[in-house]
Amino acid sequence: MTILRGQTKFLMGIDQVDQLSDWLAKHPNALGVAFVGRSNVGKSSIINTLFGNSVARVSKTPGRTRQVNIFSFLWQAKGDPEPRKFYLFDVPGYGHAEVSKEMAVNWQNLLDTFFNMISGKVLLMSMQDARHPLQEADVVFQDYISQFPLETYLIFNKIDKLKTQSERAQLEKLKPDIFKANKWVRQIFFVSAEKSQGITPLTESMMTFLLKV
Ligand SMILES: Nc1nc2c(ncn2[C@@H]2O[C@H](COP(=O)(O)OP(=O)(O)OP(=O)(O)O)[C@@H](O)[C@H]2O)c(=O)[nH]1
Ligand SMILES: [Mg+2]
Repeated sequence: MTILRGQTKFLMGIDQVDQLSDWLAKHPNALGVAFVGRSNVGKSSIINTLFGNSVARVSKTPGRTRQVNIFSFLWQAKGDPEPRKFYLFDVPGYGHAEVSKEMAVNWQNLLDTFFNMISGKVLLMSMQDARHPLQEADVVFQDYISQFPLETYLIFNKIDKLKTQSERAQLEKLKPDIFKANKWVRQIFFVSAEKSQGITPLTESMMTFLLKV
């Protein structure tokens, strides 16, 4: 099973609710994956690592991705005569304080529209910072998202920043409680987008999942 990394395409960035609902209505078969998480957690970075270099823009300043960025990607399973097409959504990050009220309302509306229309068709890749798990903003977001029937993988990124074995062990210990508290979380991964650690199991699991939707 391979993602054809050179074939990932940026289709468009949408920051208007009407435009987003139009796009989603016109693409009822848009199966794929959506990346969510706190601003600066590494959503765009992991998209680049998984789907091809520099397809998504990595921010130097947190909160840069203020729109839903839509990509398509191709993937070929063994024995498939043709590659299959899936969609990829880079969803604007939460937990960024420095936005106007108007922008925050627009962001919430974008998210409501997105999750209402996409549930059942995307695998949600919910990301957290491995150094700071279960921040308040993460818990609030998980609560919000639990109203939608969204199969979720929880991804702890930046594990390259965890220097000691005990830091890693602590993270590992959170797993049972996370599964208990979040009914939609199916699997938990520990990765580094920057150092490409833990990427193979994540890719394989993701593709196996997509085969079944
Ligand atoms: N050490 C380390 N740094 C990372 C890793 N992944 C991302 N970063 C850095 O974290 C910063 C934010 O990365 P982005 O990928 O832009 O994060 P984002 O979640 O897309 O951010 P927004 O679009 O602003 O919501 C960048 O400086 C990245 O280089 C990682 O695995 N390890
Ligand atoms: Mg981003």
